[in-house]
Amino acid sequence: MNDMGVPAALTAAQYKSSTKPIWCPGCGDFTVLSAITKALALVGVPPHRVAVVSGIGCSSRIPAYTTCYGFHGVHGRALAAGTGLKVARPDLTVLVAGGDGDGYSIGGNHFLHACRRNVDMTYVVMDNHVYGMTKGQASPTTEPDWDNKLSPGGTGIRAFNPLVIALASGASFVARGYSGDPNGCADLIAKAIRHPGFAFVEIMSPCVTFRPEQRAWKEQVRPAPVEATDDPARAARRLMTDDGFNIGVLYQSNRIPYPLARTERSAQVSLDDIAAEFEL
Ligand SMILES: Cc1ncc(C[n+]2csc(CCOP(=O)(O)OP(=O)(O)O)c2C)c(N)n1
Ligand code: SF4
Repeated sequence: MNDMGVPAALTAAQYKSSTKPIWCPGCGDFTVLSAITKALALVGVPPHRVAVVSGIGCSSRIPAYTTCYGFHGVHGRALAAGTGLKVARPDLTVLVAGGDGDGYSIGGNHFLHACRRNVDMTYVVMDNHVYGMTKGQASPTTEPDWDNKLSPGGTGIRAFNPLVIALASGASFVARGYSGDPNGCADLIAKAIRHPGFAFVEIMSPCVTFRPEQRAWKEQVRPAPVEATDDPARAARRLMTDDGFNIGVLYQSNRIPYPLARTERSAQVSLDDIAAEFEL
């Protein structure tokens, strides 16, 4: 508070814990962490009103590096934990974060259903097209011809398109960012947090150790040439035909989030009513 009783603005530093990240020097996740803390300060929600939830992976270490409440859970279950938390504690801002392996492989089913449910939370995926923590296996977003020791000649398997899948599954906010543009990422994440519904922010975040060639992304990314649309079919067409390097908010709709979207009758029925139906 200042002398006039006006609360002082929050700063990004207030969201950064004293735990030093153990990521490799140059990892894109450093700037995503900065973008998250900056976005939270921009939105102005204090650390004790925020929960950062993750699974397992280098990127999933994020909760420990913030001063918010954190839950570093099991691999692939971050969205399930985040959904339960947000439904039980709608007063909290829930930000789920992790990698492409955590979110699209083992957690892929939760990703589909989180988009479909449209619970009001933000999901930040640091996509490096590889499993960094376990030393470089191909992930669902790995290019089919990525040749490395563990998949000689490439896997030959078509890459997953997370943004199109999010759209098709019902996410109400879909954006793509690049970790080399921390201010742009902070702006996208702040918009995602303010969006009332499931907001998905896919951030291209290079793994400099297992995918050093991703350093070239900085020459390839560009702002999306068009405004965000609220027409999922149009957004999907754009995403299916772009080269994967357009960054910005690509889709935003005002679909009512769960649980507000429940019908009047379902909102009136209590768990006790349902349990009574099963009494022997
Ligand atoms: C049930 C289970 N299966 C497998 C693992 C091993 N594992 C840990 S992290 C990881 C992949 C992480 O990749 P990603 O989510 O892309 O994160 P990154 O490390 O690249 O940031 C795997 C397979 C595990 N911890 N638990
Ligand atoms: S292995 Fe890759 S993803 Fe993990 S910390 Fe190092 S650069 Fe980052």
